[in-house]
Amino acid sequence: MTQAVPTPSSVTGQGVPHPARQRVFSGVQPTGDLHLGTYLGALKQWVATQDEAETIFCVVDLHALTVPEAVDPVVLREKSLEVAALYLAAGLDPEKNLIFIQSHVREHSELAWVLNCVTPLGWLYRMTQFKSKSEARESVGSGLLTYPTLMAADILLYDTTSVPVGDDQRQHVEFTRDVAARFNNLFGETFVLPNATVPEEGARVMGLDDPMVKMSKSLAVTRPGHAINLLDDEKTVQKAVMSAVTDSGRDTRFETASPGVQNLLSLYGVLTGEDMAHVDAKFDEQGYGALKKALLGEVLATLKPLQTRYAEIMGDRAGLEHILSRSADRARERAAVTMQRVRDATGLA
Ligand code: AQP
Repeated sequence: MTQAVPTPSSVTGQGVPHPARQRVFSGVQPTGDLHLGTYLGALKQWVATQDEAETIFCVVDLHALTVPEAVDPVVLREKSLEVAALYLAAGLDPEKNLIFIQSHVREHSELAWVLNCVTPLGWLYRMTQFKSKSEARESVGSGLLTYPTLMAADILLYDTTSVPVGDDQRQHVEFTRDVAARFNNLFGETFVLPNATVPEEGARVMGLDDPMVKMSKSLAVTRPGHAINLLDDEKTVQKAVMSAVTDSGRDTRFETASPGVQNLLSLYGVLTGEDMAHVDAKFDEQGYGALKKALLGEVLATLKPLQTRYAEIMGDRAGLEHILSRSADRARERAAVTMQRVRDATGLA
């Protein structure tokens, strides 16, 4: 279940041309492997919105450059296609959604520059993702600091009203609203103010090896058993689920269970659509082995059809590239309208 999407009139300032329908924008970085957290916190939510709103889903490859040491140009290009194929494999219909690669629409970078100029540095230093991602690094590029203004540009370019994200990204959407409001104050009403739509369930999938940290692509690289990647084979998924951290007891009641068991219970609930009362009753006195076995079945039932579809899509590269370039053309047309408003407001020639 996602929160109710606010009506456009409640999210725009007076005088801003706003979309007649809800407009949804979101994206994933083509770094590392997409995992069950990305699926439940993002892709699955996106699919649910495609019939009720105008939807725009982007593979945000410019964001991948924020850690340049990790970039291999060949891998990045391939990953961007892979991520787009996963969007489609998860159920996004190319006839209903715009699905494209961020760097194919140059206006993202152009607007990011303008927004950088109106963003106080203090707002950027406050972002928790910047703090955590810069902590262990010897050298931090300014792109890592200004990443939120690029994300703001992504969202604001399309007069987005709603941004479906996992809990971890909520702060970035709030930042986007603040930057848009600041720009509107300085230069007149130009941007629609978006809202984050955070799912009630699946908003924060935790690591299977450590339930105190979010399941994440970067941690999965060095920690086998941390994540379930969407393209993992059955044996790898089985190993990750069956060795997930629990505790030495038998408590499977969500309220009182340890964090690792809570993570497994909530994953089971989100994947089956059962509420926690049902899940609690089902595993009462069953022990952790039974819970893990049942969860494994649900994970595989989710991943197998997705993987089959993914293989078909990647088998027709020309078809995939055609979808992406057609969507990028349409996205560019819309982005150009917003950039014209920005040019008019700021006096850029
Ligand atoms: N563990 C998660 N639980 C719920 N939602 C999640 N998302 C990511 N991890 C979880 C949501 O998926 C979208 C993808 O975001 P992204 O890949 O562009 O960036 P991210 O949030 O930084 O993803 P990771 O896996 O944590 O990657 P790294 O380790 O590279 O930083 C977002 O909507 C996010 O909320």
